[in-house]
Amino acid sequence: MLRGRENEAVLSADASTAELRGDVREGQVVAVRGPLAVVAPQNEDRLVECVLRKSTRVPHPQSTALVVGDFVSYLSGAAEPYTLTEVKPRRSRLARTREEEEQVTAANVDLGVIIASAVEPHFKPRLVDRYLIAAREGGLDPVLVVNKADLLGENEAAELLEPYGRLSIEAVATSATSGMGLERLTEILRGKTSVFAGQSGVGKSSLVNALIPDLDAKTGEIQGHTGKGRHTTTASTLYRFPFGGSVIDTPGVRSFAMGQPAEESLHEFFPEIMAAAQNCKFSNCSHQGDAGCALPAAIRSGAVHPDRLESYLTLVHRAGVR
Ligand SMILES: Nc1nc2c(ncn2[C@@H]2O[C@H](COP(=O)(O)OP(=O)(O)O)[C@@H](O)[C@H]2O)c(=O)[nH]1
Ligand SMILES: [Mg+2]
Ligand SMILES: [Zn+2]
Repeated sequence: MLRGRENEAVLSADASTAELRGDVREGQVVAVRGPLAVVAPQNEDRLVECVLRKSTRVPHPQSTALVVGDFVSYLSGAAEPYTLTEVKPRRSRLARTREEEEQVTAANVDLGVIIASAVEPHFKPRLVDRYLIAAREGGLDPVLVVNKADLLGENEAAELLEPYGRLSIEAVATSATSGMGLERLTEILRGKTSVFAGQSGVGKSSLVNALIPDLDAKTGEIQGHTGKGRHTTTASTLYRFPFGGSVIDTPGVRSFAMGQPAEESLHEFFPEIMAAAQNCKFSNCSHQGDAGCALPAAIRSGAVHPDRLESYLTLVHRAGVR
């Protein structure tokens, strides 16, 4: 791999004596607290604490320096925290943009699993679409999970998933409580690195707990017997699945700002809207009450769901794509 060779070249060019002595170890970040990282060393069954320093080589100046899922090198010495010597280039990432800077949630993941719920909290199609597109554009395969299916009527979950069934992504209804859909979800996740993303309260941590026996990831449950308040995920954490693969559980976000989605993303994630728009009278139709717009008819016929059109228009309008 060319990239690995380039890193080696950099390492030997300005390596400290300790690095030359061979005390440099490799590992993956499983949790981050400020400049401190909990790292799982390669081929070792333990965790070590490391610290990001000014001297740490970071190959992505425009992004969050250190996130869960990052592969790192560190200088193992007498006492922790060990110094991070290098954060490796990321092969993929889930990120949102804030001005020019990328805020990265998780790195080096295969699947961007967007968790939503139908009720408690309500399904938010615009947030879901943003996450799906951000996942794809960060190099992940998006997956949609609608959790809390136990709170829904028989056809409600299917109806919710219907527009997404037309996309080239996996979409599954689950219940962390009843176990519904968990076998199918396990098959999707097996052997891959995933990130669970989505708004707070949809059941991300509950699903992680349901998939990993004996794990006690913090959930929003009121701790009745201890009388303590709500425990929620406040930082991203990486867990290994007993069936192979791993998951990064993330705290919920209220909003998810995005840069301009690529034209291909709009075609991939809004195929029914792009198809209906073929029948608009003008090719530059904005689908916002223009003369000869085909979208109102497509909505009346059921080919396009109004929430999907609203989501599309928000993305396109904010991003300035026409
Ligand atoms: N009925 C029902 N409740 C669930 C389900 N999954 C999670 N919950 C509840 O939803 C609340 C939030 O769950 P949590 O896992 O903390 O959500 P997170 O913020 O996405 O990690 C908790 O009270 C859970 O017990 C589910 O499948 N069905
Ligand atoms: Mg959580
Ligand atoms: Zn139109």
